Amino acid sequence: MDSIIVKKEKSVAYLTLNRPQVFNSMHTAMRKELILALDDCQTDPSVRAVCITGEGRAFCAGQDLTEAGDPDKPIPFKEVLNDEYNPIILKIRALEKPVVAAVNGVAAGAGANIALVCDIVVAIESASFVQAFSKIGLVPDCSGTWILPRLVGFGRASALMFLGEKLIAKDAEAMGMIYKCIPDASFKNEVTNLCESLAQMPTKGFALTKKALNASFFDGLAAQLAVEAECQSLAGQTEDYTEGVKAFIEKRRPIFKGQ
Ligand code: T3D
Repeated sequence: MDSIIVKKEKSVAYLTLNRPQVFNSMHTAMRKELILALDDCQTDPSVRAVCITGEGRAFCAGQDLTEAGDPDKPIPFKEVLNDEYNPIILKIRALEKPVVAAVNGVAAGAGANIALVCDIVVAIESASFVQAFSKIGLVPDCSGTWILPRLVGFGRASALMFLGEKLIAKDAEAMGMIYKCIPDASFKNEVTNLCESLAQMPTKGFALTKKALNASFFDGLAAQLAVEAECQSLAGQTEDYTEGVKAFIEKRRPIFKGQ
C-alpha cells in the first residue's frame, strides 16, 4: 500500500491517509487501499479498534481535484461513488469494531464526511471541517446528506452544505458535529489513549451496540426495542459479559478479551 500507512499496535489498527502533498486528497488507488485496509481490520482478530487519520497538515481534502481537470475525460461520477467511495462508508458503519476518526487537520468534501460517519470523531483544535462541494458545483456525498442532519440538525446541515464555510473544530464540537476537540499539544497522546482504551473494552458488545445504532436510523420505537432485545441477548452470552459482572462483584477492573 502506498497511499495508506497501516500500523497495528496494542490491538489498534491506525490507518493513515498518506498523500500529504495534496492534503491527503483521494485518488482511485487510495480509495481502493482504504477499502482493503478496512476489510483487513474486520477480519484480523488481533484488531479491536480502528483509527483513521491523516499524514501531515490535513486529514483529507476529499476528491483529488487534479483528476477532475480534463474536460475531455469526464468523470463517471455514479461509478466512482458506487464502486469506490460508498463501500468505504458502508464498511466503516458495518465494521464490528469501533472506528475513531482522528481529524488531525482540515477535512473537506468527501474527507469531512468519511470522518463524520465514524463512530467517534475527535479533532485537533487547529482542524476544520468544510462541506466544500458547493464551491465546485457538486452535491455532498459520502453520506453527508445522511449523517450531517442527524448530527447537527437539518437547518445547520443545510447552511453548512450551501455555504461551504470552514467550520473550526471548536465550533464543530459545540454544535455536536464531533465528539471532542483536543488541544494540539496533547492530540497524539489523547488519540492513542482513546484508541487503546477502546481496544481493551468488550469488542463483541461494541459490535452489537453499533448494529443497534445503525438500525436506529431507520426503525420506529417498537422495532428498535426488538433490536435492542436481540442484541442484548447476544451480548449476554459473551465471555466479556461474564467477566464484567464477575469483576464488579469482586471489586476489580475487568479484563475483557473481546470474546
Ligand atoms: O469523483 C468525484 O469527483 C466525485 C467525488 C467527489 C467528492 C469530493 O470530495 S468533491 C470535493 C473535493 N474537495 C474540495 O473541493 C476541497 C478543495 N480544497 C480546498 O478547498 C482547500 O484546499 C482546503 C479547504 C482543503 C484547505 O485550504 P488551505 O488554504 O488550508 O490549503 P490549500 O493551500 O488550498 O491546499 C494545500 C495544498 O493541497 C495545495 O497544493 P500546493 O499549492 O501546496 O501545491 C492544494 O492544491 C492541495 N489540495 C487541497 N485540496 C486538494 C488539493 N489537491 C488536489 N485535490 C484537492 N481536493
